[in-house]
Amino acid sequence: EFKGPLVIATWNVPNATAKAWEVLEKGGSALDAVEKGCNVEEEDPKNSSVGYGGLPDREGIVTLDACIMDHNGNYGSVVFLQNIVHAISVARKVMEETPHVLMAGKGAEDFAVAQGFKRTNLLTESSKKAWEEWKVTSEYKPIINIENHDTIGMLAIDKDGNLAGGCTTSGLAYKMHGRVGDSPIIGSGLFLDNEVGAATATGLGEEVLKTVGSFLIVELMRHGRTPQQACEEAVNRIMKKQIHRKDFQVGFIALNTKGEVGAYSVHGGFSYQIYQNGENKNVSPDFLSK
Ligand code: SD4
Repeated sequence: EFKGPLVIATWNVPNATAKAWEVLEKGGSALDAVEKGCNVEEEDPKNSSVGYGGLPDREGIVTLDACIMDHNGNYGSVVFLQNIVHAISVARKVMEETPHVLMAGKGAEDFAVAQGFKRTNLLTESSKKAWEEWKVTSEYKPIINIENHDTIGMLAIDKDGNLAGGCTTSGLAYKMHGRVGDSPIIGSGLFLDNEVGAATATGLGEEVLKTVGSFLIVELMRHGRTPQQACEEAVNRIMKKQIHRKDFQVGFIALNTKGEVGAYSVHGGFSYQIYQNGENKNVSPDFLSK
């Protein structure tokens, strides 16, 4: 049986996977690794689609979505969370400290504060400026890869062979106020089964939600597909219904309990980070639209 450590994450996030690796190498759990790894992107003001410095919605308000899942199938999630940097850590508290799995908005924020999280204004000067420039035309048109795709979805296997996953985002830039994407929704933005493998998504969340992409990938792996084949099938499933519309990006990454990895996206430009055998690499996977 394969034993970690192994960690993969969506996009070019070497600092996040390095942090996760540091936890795993010391014998830490996959759950701690994904939380600490995702925290790195959440607190980075330069990452404009996660946590602090995330681009706001069309009203100028930053709202966060995040979730986390452990090897026992436990799950915690926050949606439409405001004023708290480490959304994934709040999601973990929902999982560990409440009888619930999903909390939203003001209730989730009050819960976070009661758990000791600090309120912070998440809108940085530079994301405020970007929003003000966007307001001039107020055109809502997600642009492939460049608009805001840095949502971090992270999957890890620890030395005990246990899986964990996390996903954290400020969602699509200039979304409607109140919009929630795929990232915090179990089965869509993230799913894992310790006996099979794990998957996570990035890109236009609406398309991932409509196909329950991450759950689909895990189920396909359960029935014998490799992580690569399963990611390809999930993208194909989306595009079969979208033959007239190709102007959006979706990317999936997955791993199985053998330590095999797969990734696939609608368009080029997607990449994932992998830290394995002491080596931290960024990989550009194959994609559908050529
Ligand atoms: C969303 N899937 O809210 C997220 C956005 C994303 O890289 O992945 N951006 O739809």
